[in-house]
Amino acid sequence: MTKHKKLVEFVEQVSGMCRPDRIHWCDGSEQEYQLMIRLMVQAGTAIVMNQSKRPNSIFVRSDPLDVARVEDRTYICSSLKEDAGPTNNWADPSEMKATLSKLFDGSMKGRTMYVIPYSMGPTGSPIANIGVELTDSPYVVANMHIMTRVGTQVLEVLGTDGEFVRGLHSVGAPLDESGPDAPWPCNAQHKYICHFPETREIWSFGSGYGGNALLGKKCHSLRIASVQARDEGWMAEHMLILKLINPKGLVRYVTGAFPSACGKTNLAMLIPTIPGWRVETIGDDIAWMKFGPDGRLRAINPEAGFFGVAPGTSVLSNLNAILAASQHSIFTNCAITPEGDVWWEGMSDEEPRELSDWLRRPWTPGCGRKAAHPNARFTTPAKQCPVIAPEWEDPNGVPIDAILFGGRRANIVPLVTEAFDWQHGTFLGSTASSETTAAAAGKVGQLRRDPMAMLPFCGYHMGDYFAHWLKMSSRTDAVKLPRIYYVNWFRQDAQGKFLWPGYGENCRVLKWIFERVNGEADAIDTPIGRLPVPGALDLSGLKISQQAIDELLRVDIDGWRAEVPLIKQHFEMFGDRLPRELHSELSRLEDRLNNAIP
Ligand code: OXD
Ligand code: MN
Repeated sequence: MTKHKKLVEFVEQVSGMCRPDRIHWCDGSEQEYQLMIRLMVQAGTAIVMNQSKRPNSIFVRSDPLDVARVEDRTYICSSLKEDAGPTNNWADPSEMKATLSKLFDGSMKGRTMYVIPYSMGPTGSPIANIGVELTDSPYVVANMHIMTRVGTQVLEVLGTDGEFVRGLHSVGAPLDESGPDAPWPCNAQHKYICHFPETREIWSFGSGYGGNALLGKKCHSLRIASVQARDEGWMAEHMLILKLINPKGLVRYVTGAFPSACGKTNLAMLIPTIPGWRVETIGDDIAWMKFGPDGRLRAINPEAGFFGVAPGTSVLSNLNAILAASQHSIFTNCAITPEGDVWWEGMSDEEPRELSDWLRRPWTPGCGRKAAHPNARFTTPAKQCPVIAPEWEDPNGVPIDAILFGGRRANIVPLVTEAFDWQHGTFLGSTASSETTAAAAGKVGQLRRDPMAMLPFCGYHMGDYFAHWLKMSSRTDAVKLPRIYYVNWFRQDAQGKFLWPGYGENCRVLKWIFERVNGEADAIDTPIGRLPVPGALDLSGLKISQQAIDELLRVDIDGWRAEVPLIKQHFEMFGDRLPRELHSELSRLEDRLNNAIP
């Protein structure tokens, strides 16, 4: 328990409203984790997996109506609508609280309310931040045990008056005497994922899945933290963090912001194909960055686990993720084999002869259905990753040398572009885009702008967010700032085939970036930024044609000229909150393109 008056009051207020039968203060212990597993097994939520195949692991199947983050039910409830900006759903905070209070009224009847004190980031780190999630879901408790640092040590850091983010979560399915619990209780009619950035509160109702329910992740570490970061002069970003080590043992740290389904987890755990080079992982989804006393931007991974998309993960695409998830993990909405192991599409070339699918139905190859849901997940402790960096929990974070932005673009965007400076890099991030589908033969795919990969996660007006990025550079000397790069592994040839092999070969681009940071590699100025000079990319041992390399690094002047009006249109959305520096970056790009010889 705690002597923190405001925390005790919070728990009393919420239990008064939600009226659970019991309150359980989480201590974060292994016994507590095992208790959650037993409760889930008893309720029919989870199956314990074959101990000899996946020790200490469970298999969970959700309600088919509760399988992913619900962006259309996600709200930023700032006092002023314009502070939520054009990219968020907004609702008035008092009106939303009135609506939600009715839903939360008695919503935990018949259930236990768990009080989860958690730290995002190593407990006690100057970059870390504490939250308390109140939830009626043992699945959430078990996942929070893996994804965050939970327990008594967090209450100790909080002391009697420490600040914390207040999180309230209910699956929205009170139990009465009339019937047994559902295997995956949730509320089909009412789902709300609401953020109150000014009071640092999160109220989530009706969903038990992923980012809707594990409030430490997207809700706290990105939507609320982005507002805290703006107010306090640091950065909360949707970025992986990796450590790159050259054959001499020299280390550089890189972060990368990519929209979903662009291979962030794979890049964070990449196995380089160039002899002697190594990658170690610090984080795969979120980076919190603050300037250290030395003027370097230092990053921590606020999470303690990976909540990775399972389909497509294999020993070929990400051996380290497969090894990490070989034990003590939670598998949600995958398929299960008769031997009690897990399977998903893309895990192996050969499909198992029979399975029970994510909807509990028998499944055989060729039956025409996917065995795992496309958003099936593994929840795995980060410390189980074979290439986790020894310093991944350093409370002071790691100094960042380079920041990558990227997305899926079938054409126009080269393999790698270095920004001229921080302001130009901010411009590149603000225009980041990804194709929703790969280009069909001869036709360009549907383009979606996803600035800094934060479109669903920025807790305030994105125009102000860009201004915050620009302002960060005034906090240190220009030479101490990380360099900024835009990468695109997905450029295609005229036949729609990927030009670049990707995966482990991406280390060749990382190596060039490493050498640029060291002042050892050459680049050429182009209208869109700096690109590797011919021969600067290490392609030794890679079977790739000169033609493909030329195309990967070609600056398509006409294509870029056509891109300018699209960027203008994208910027119009932010109105007068778009910083003038970004307008001038766009005009400069236009001028450079107009002066270029195609
Ligand atoms: C995630 C996401 O789950 O970005 O990390 O959707
Ligand atoms: Mn993510």
